[in-house]
Amino acid sequence: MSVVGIDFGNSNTVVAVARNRGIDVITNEVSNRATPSLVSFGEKQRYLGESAKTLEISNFKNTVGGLKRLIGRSFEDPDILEIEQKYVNCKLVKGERGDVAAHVQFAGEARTFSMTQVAAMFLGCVRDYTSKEIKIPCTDVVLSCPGWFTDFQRRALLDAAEIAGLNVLRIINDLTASALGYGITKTDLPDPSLDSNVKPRTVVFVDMGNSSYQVAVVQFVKGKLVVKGTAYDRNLGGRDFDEKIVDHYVTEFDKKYKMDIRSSPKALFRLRQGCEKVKKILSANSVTMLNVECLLDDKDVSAEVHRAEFLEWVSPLVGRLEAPLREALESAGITTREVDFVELVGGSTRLAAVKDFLHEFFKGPNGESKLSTTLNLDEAVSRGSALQCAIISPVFKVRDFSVQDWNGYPINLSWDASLVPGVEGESNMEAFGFGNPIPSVKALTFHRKLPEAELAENNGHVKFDIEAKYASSANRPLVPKNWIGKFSITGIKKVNGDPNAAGEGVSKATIKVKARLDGNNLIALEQAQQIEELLVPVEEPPVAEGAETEKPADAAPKMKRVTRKHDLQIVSTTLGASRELIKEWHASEGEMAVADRLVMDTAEKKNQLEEYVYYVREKLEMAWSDFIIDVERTAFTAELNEMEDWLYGDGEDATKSVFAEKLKVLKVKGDPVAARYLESEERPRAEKSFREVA
Ligand code: ATP
Ligand code: K
Ligand code: MG
Repeated sequence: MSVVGIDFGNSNTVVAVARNRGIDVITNEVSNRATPSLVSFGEKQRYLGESAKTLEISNFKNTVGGLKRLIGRSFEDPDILEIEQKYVNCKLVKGERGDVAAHVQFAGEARTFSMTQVAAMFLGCVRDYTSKEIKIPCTDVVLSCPGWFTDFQRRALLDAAEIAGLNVLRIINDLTASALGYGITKTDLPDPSLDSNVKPRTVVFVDMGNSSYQVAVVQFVKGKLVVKGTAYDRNLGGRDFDEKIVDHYVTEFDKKYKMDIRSSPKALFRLRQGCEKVKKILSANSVTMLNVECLLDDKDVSAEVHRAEFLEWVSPLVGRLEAPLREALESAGITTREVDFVELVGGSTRLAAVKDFLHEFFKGPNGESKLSTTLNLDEAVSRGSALQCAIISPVFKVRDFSVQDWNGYPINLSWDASLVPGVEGESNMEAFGFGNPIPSVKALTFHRKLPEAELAENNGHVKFDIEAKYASSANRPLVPKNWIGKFSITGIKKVNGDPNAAGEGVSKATIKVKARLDGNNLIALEQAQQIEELLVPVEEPPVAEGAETEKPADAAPKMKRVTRKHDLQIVSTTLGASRELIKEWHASEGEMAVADRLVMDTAEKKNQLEEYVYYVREKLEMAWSDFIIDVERTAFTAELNEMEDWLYGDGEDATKSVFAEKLKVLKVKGDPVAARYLESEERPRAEKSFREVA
């Protein structure tokens, strides 16, 4: 069993693994500690992660990014076309489940893939390089996601992981993962077992990555963390800072070079890349150059960019940092004065503008800074996720650390009021409110009318449907109709002899059910039972013979109440993809992976043949020339030339086995020459060492 944490970022994905020594961030096939979250659809195969990055410009419209932003989103969400499409080079379309899908050219065909599928492709590549590194199959993982992810987004992540063959032990919120990594390594946390009045340590975690800004107020005591409040600006991240520079230079370069950069998506993209570089340099320098070669119509562009002007352009963005901080603190009931430390996470907290703002906002009465950087800001999320995986996994021993998260999206349950006895006909209740701890379980009781006609129609068994919905359309990604799930409780029947069940002309059933807000921040209804209260005769102790009985012979038997339960079934319908669809996607992913491997193996074989042709031809002219008779050499060289022509002609699309066969034939001729040459090389050397020994 693997113990792996995955920070699936919008620009970069980072993987950490738990080993006996501790937590390590692992490197991918090109030795990078972060892998671009990209999938590129080629003419023959898919390219994933690093290899997709190299095709981002040449295979522009078929390289899909924004996986994290787009998975589990409703296509109707205005964010998709108004914001996300701007940053994604492929065409976004509506998927078959109303979700977002990518429309691309793949292997000569127009194809549409749901973002769940595209994310699965990418996670498959993450799985592969992780398996290679840890030398066992990467299966069990903890996956992080932003705290603002909805039920739909979380379930889509679970679906994508399942398609990729990963078993997600937990989806953990980005900041909660960072907080766990922080807490578990601190040996000086307040310990209530030593002093019951001790104040917990309060730390504000701020994560700004490529695409969003997240704030969490967290309190720590020894062995435990409690998230007290969170808030987000889901559309504020590093990419928005890049865009401010882009906006400026689109205008500037139009004036200076007469070019309409927005008319060319590719030029715009390349300008954006240049601007991101500039932004990063300005985090440490006060001035730098923006250079893009052949931006448009073969014209190079360049400009000197000063940090001061950059700060001016991004000031509206910096202005948006405050509201989520206030909101999170307010939810937590904490003042800035009570905050002990502020921990920064995510690449964009390197921005001087962000750091300066946070310093000012939290600084102590004498101007002292509360900013602290005990965490590695690029790796904290993945490390915390790996720790969470280690805590859950039975194969790993790690100090237990309890994590209590915080619910930001209130969830209501609703049902058909006409089925419930009572004058008001209540039809909904709040199951998990704002700030409700996660995980959490609530026991609920419902009464359901049992109309005789309905019972008769359904073989004596009826069902009761409960729907889960988000309470309001608060500030979160669009979830159509706020709907997140339906739970059908089945097998409800009439119990004869239950006095409670006798209503006004219609009997009723008492149903108990548990509502759980689980560690993934997903709601489930479970353990439904029908409670029957029966009146049964009390068994009288046998009366001794000859004793006087006062009871008249015709008295009613004494009755007592007993409670009996029977289990009911729950059929859940959620926003996750159906089992059939997951199966279909899993199978299709498997086929594509096999096809990719074949293409790669074929290319490798072709490459080997090509290299052999060049190698032998050169050797025949030089080193090997004395070890083959002239006529044979001429013939062999001619054959090699022919092979080269074939490789670039008819052989272009030959199969793996054809390349292998041709290589074998050449080697039958080449190997003996090589052997004769080697032998002659080794003879004098052997003689020399023989002489030395003698
Ligand atoms: P998200 O958390 O939004 O999903 P992510 O996890 O992929 O995104 P990170 O890897 O934390 O994001 O950070 C990437 C962002 O940080 C990019 O926007 C990048 O431009 C920015 N960044 C990286 N280094 C610097 C720097 N030195 N100065 C400013 N910004 C930087
Ligand atoms: K990341
Ligand atoms: Mg991130």
